[in-house]
Amino acid sequence: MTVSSRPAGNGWPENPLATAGNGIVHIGVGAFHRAHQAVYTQNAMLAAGGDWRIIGVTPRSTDIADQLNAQDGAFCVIVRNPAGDECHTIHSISHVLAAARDLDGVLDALCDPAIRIVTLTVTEKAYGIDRQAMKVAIDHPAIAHDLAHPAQPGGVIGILTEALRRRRELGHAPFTCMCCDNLPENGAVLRAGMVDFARRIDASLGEWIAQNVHFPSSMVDRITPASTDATYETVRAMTGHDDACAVETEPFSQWVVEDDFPTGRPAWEQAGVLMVDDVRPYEHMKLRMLNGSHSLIAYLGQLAGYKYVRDVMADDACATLVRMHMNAAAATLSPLAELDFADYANDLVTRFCNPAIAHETRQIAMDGTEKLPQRLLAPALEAINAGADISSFALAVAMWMAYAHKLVADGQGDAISDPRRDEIVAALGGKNEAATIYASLSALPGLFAQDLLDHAPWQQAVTHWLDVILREGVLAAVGKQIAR
Ligand code: CS2
Repeated sequence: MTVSSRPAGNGWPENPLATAGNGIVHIGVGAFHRAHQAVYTQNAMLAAGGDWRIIGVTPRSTDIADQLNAQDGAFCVIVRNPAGDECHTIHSISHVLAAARDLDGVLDALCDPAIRIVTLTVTEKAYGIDRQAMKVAIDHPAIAHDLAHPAQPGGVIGILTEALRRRRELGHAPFTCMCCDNLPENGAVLRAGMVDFARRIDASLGEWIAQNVHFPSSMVDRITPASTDATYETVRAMTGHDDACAVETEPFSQWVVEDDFPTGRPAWEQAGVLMVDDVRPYEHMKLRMLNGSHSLIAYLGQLAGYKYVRDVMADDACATLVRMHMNAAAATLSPLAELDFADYANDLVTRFCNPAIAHETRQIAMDGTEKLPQRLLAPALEAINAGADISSFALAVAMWMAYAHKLVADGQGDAISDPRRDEIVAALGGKNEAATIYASLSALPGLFAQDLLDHAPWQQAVTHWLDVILREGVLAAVGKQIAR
């Protein structure tokens, strides 16, 4: 079921969900949440009812909370079709709380027994979980703060743990926690971080969470560029009203969810969500074929001067390289009857080429140290173990290294948007040879798996590509790879 478009000239439409109660708290009310889970939950409620409206929580910013509240939580989703735009008004968010100024309000909302699910889109770096150790990273600023002040938490793990502690004390059943960030086995990762964090505060609380709280995994997908003036102008032209919270996105949307909600859930399956027993095959496919190619496109685009993903795809040699990368990523996946990787790759190419989507390579290039492990390094290691070709993964990683090196060499290290920027900038200082750049970045603690570092052909391949990029430029590297 879809929501009807608003013809030009009309004001905000009636809220069809006005009488429904709240059932979900969502942390991280950014553009992606608004274009994805908020839409599915609205469609599920329109199809099947239920008290599942969403209370939004912003962990740090207050602006989007103020703007959404000024619009009673409503906002427009512009769907950028090559054939023209559609505009949908979404009412599934009831209101938004800003944790930075209203922690009590956030904890009260989380302790309301009506809230049965907490979902999260806070980006990979916000959790503070060491994904190799499957424990909290105690030097992560939010984790360090919240371990010292567990009753006054500021980070997501700390806030959820304090809320669960209070619910246990109040005798309320816990909520179900669902991570919707692009992490492999994101439910298991969140569970491990929560249990470890809680145990450090109170062993019995850690045990209670381990025994009672469910953490379904989910794979989310919808390309959602940051909103720009063009987004707001489109809404004005299509609806006749302003919308400070409008988002724009592509027609494609996918949500695959592990069906593990003992506390109940919206009828998401009636809104097109695929409810499954095991999300992992979908996650691997998406992280490696879509996100891995996206990271390659991002660093390639940044080095070649291509502003948008579609610009990279409009360069035939680059588009060929992207296809080759998708094939290399697909070769690392376990076959599954329901999934056709060739069809998936074809659809990805169409999505990346969408002329109506202006997705900046700069945006995707952010947070490389958080993204590379699951997108490029894990499949590279599996390719090595399977005796498969690693050159595409090595080239993509060399592009990341060359991108960081270029910014540092140009005195623009500050433009590297990454939680480990200071370490990257320090590692690259004065390094201009492929071998030394490779050595210094691959020595960043915990980033590259030891088995990968120990594999001499990997080191040779990355260093080779880095050398080609430094000497001849990134497009020469693309040309050599597609000619191999
Ligand atoms: C992108 C993703 O910014 C990025 O790193 O790769 O946000 C991507 O657009 C989404 O995962 C698509 O679902």
